[in-house]
Amino acid sequence: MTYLLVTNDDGVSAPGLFALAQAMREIGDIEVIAPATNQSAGGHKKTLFQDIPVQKTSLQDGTPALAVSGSPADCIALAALGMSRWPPNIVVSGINRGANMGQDITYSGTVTAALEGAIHGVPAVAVSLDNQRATTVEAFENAARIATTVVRRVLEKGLPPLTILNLNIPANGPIPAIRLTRQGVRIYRDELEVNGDVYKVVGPEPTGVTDEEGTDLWAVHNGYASLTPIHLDLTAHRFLADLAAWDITL
Ligand SMILES: [Mn+2]
Repeated sequence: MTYLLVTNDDGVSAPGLFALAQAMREIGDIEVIAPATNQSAGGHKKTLFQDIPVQKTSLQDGTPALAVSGSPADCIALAALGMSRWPPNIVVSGINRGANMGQDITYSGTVTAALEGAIHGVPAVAVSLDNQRATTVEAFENAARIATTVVRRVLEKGLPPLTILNLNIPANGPIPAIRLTRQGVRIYRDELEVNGDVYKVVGPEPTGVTDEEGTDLWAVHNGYASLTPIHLDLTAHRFLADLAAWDITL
């Protein structure tokens, strides 16, 4: 029996997790292990040498879940290290409220939970729904259907080592097709709120360069679902030869 581990970064009570869990249950046995609280934009955080409380809870339909007082990556690492049944056939993370495109993937707990799966040798898919404001139950369910198609294919084909799939879905359908994409370039619009010695980073959702065809931003901007293979090798391979020409010698 196929066994899927479902997680997210918006927290165990998020509607996107519920929609994803319901969809994944059509494929096989699921286990839900998710952060107890919203861990969005927490990056690939690993909790070391600190207690990580875990509580039994349930989703809104009674599906058992574990709520981890840690990061999304902690959820996967704890499972891999013996807290739960391991290995799953796949780790599926999401459905995030808000897209994870371009440089977002380094901030995203949704993506880094999937990367943690890859580090532990398990295929993984991150699923995000564009537009933090337009996320309705119907939009999550539509995204979950698209995620099901991708997950079934990954279960058939597997993924190369240290590689995940990053799936981003527009909030407003109908979605005509899925496009295979590369990472685009986000443009952040963060602003600083200052209150004495207290600082707060706020701002509207990032935009991005959307006229470069073939990127994740281009696809979602044009109404397509976007599927990007992501590799944990962050080496700037194309720059390596130029760097060699610097002739750094000791
Ligand atoms: Mn999130």
